[in-house]
Amino acid sequence: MIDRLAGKIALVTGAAQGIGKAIAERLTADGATVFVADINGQGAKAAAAAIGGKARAVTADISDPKSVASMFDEIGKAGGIDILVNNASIVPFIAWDDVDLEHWRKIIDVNLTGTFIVTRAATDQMRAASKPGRVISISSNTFFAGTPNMAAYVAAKGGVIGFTRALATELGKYDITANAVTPGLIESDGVKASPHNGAFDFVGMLQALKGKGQPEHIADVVSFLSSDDARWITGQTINVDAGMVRY
Ligand code: NAD
Ligand code: 4PL
Repeated sequence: MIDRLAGKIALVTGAAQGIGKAIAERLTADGATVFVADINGQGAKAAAAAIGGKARAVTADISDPKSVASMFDEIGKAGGIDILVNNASIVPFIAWDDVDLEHWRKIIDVNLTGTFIVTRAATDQMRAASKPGRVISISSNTFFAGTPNMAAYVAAKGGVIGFTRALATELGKYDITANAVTPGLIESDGVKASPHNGAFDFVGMLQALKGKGQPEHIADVVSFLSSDDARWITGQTINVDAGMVRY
């Protein structure tokens, strides 16, 4: 288990805080060189410094192709990407009556189209180097539950699962796998600062296992999917939510 990602280069988007930061920390502990990317450049720097080791900060907006291209120039100079973790997203709490076209477009643009933009660039870089690769995208169990107060988000997260299934088919011949992880409610920095923080009692009632989901619960599964042990898994969605939903 120790150093199972030694020699690998990983990119974690949205890694300044929360689940992304925990994933970056875990992949660094596994021996990878991790690019800690975030639209919040200061936050990315602070996270990379806190993680230490080979973690490197990069400022990038996943919904901006130019910003993503310059990030991949930098990753290319470091040796090229092996593992992409699509984690960055906006996690809204918005009543259905406030879901207008502007909100819908923003959420789809960042959470779904941003995932495409980064994945396109990452897998092109893997293929140009004839490297096998991993794409792990963080979806959400809200896609199964139809959770209230996040209609556009639920749709975008379903899109991420659909995209993952198609990507697995398109890229299998290059030995690139694509899988999704669906966390349940996790006590991340973003959740702690939002009305979602009030949902733990209700969600806990639905969970088979009791307790509050933590970023590390997700990071452990992403580490497994990044590792050689997961080499025969592609196109799948791994639900990590203490058994809140069963599908
Ligand atoms: P968070 O809000 O704590 O952190 C998200 C990070 O993404 C922030 O640092 C933010 O700056 C960054 N980000 C936002 N837009 C970006 C952009 N355009 N480009 C680059 N970075 C951007 O979120 P979290 O709770 O840690 O969630 C992480 C992932 O897990 C997300 O995909 C989220 O949808 C998913 N998820 C979270 C939960 C939960 O309960 N926390 C549950 C299921 C799924
Ligand atoms: C069960 O992805 O999966 C709240 C907020 N509750 O973002 C999520 C649950 C939230 C979730 C999520």
